[in-house]
Amino acid sequence: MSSKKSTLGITVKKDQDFSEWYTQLLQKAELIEYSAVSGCYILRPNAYHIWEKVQEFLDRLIKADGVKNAYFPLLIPESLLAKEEKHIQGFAAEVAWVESGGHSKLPERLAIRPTSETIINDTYAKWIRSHQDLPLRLNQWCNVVRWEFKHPVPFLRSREFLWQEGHTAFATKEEAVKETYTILDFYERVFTELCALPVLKGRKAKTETFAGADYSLSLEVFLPNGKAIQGCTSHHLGQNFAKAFNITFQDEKQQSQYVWQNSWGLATRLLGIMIMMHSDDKGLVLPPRLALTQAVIIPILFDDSRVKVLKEAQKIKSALEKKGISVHLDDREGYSPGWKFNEWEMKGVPVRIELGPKDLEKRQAMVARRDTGEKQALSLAGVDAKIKLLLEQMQQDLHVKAEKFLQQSIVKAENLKDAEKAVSAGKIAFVPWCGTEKCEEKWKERTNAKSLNSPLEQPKMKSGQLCFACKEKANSWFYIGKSY
Ligand code: 87F
Repeated sequence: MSSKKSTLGITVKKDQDFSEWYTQLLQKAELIEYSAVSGCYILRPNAYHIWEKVQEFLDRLIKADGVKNAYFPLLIPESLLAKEEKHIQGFAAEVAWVESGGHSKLPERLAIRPTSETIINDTYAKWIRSHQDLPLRLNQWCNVVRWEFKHPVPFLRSREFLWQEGHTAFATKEEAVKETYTILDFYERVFTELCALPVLKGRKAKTETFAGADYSLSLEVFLPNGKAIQGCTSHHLGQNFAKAFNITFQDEKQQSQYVWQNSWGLATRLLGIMIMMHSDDKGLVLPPRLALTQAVIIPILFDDSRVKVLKEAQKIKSALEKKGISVHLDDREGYSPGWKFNEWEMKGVPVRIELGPKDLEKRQAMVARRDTGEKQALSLAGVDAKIKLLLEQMQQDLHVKAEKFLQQSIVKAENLKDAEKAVSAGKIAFVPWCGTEKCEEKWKERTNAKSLNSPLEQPKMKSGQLCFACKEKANSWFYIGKSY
């Protein structure tokens, strides 16, 4: 057995050294490889497959809603990036530049796209003439670079990452506003239905709103290390970019009008969130819908029964495949069954099917679930349908478990002391807040927390409800917590 191949387990526990656990997991499950550039990671096939699943799922939703895919250049001239000054504020330090081509210095620096509002809206100004050209709704799947200086965390905070960015233009504000919520609903489906991740769905506070936007919506996720993280965003840009890039159209009455716009994005950060949420001390745990291999068959081979066992294993494999389940038959020689169990557990294969000569005699197989470790003997008759159900059950159970964790982690707090206590206990505080910047400054310092978002569906606000921190009138209920 080559030492390179050996999948020794993770040497620390998730609840004892979360960050070391995550680092080892990513490498041992063959998700990530480090590159020569700090903050830039290689996505190995096990990870890239998950991203492809996300792409497939979201792409279908947005296309059915009328969005089309396109591709805009990676390099953005400095003059273009600077055109909508406000949006770049606070981000300028994170832009990476190309300054020369070969041996000659370029006359104008080119930004490596950190986001594509500028180059896309510069183009929209050429394309949009009349109300007949609207709505214009394009999306691109691409990479972006943001030169982060905080210490990088694979998937969560990397200098280059993959994402989709949607950029849309409408004749009316109402249509644009409606779309921000539609897209947020699509994102919610990606998180919950595909990745088994419960989310906090809401509107960002003023201070956390994208500088180029009138408002920003987000999904926030609470991770098992007690930190929240923004999962994705959907921004209403109002007419900010329309004015900066002069994107106008002739309405039905031949009046010139500025368009109303949105932008929305979801990145490979989602993979990090999903991995952190579900995985355990034995390695990766994957929701079955994301798994490259959904079931692995491990035959227990002895010389005198090898042929029979392998033949039955093949039969099970074909039956499962007919049900649309992706199956791998691990018939490698030279590895013990136990070694193979550990390897597939590390890689997060949702279901393991063990088949030995004794099982054959009883016309059964031993089936183990990756998430709970539960083992059961399943009769070979109808094993395909039962495994299909098991996979669906596991997909649901992972979501339920994560949802329970989220609900247990939210503490209602109506004063600063209680909020502080909740946050330092590693929880999210749910607070009635006035929403002002001045007030936020104060409680931020006291609690070390940030505002996450304000749920779209608000619980009833008591009349005269006061802000948890400054005791002025509260504006809405907000989630606050430690976050990335
Ligand atoms: C970093 C450097 C330059 C974030 C940046 O959220 C500019 C930016 O504009 C920047 N980091 N942003 C905000 C991105 C807004 C928006 N773009 C489309 C999204 C989703 C996708």
